[in-house]
Amino acid sequence: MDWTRGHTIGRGSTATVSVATSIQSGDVFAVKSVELSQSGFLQREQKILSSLISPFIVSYKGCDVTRKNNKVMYNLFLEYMPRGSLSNAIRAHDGGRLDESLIRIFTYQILQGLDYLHLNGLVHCDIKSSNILVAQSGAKIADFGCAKRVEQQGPIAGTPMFMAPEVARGEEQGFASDIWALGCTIIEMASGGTPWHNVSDPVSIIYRAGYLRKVIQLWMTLNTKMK
Ligand code: 3AM
Repeated sequence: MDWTRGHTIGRGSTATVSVATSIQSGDVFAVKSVELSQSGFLQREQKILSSLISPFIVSYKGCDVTRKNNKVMYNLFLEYMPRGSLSNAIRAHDGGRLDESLIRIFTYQILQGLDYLHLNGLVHCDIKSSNILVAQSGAKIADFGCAKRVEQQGPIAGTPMFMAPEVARGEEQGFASDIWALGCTIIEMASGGTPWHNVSDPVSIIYRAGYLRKVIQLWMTLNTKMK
């Protein structure tokens, strides 16, 4: 497909996202680009996204390799989501938090997307409001750079603040950990802040997420025994 790049929408941790237009059809889409030599995450995302079709997952539109100013770029084409990320929607909303009715709709749509992924044996591993995109039709799950097959062993991936206790302890990252991260995303929608927002050090967050509940349980057991 021949296409032209439009304005830059934003820069994520792994790639730059721009608006693009197909020269043949005039269709508008989003393009995620990074230098080919650093495109491992994006190619991984391409493999996973190209196998998925769901109204609750951002659609895959293709990929190519281009040369620009002596740089070889890897480009991943996606459905354009004009309202941007859910985290932007939360920030832009009155008071920096969403109404309960809207939280209910977005949560339902994210759950539909997760149900589809999990039925296909995939774990997203990085659910959070900045990885959910919004269009007229509602919310869709995006950013599959950390996703994996459920049986796949490998290093723990994702964002410390959204990690379930078993993920923080390095034990396993399965379907349940996506649901935990959805719970954290609901906290974002309802409060405008993230879980552990008062703790800035990621190592401390991982420690607290992984062990705090166990420490409290131990303390409560000891306390009851001493009474
Ligand atoms: O930096 P912000 O949050 O404004 O929402 C995504 C983020 O914007 C946006 O690109 C930025 C870097 O990830 N983005 C990602 N995929 C997109 C898509 N398919 C998208 N915006 C529209 N459509």
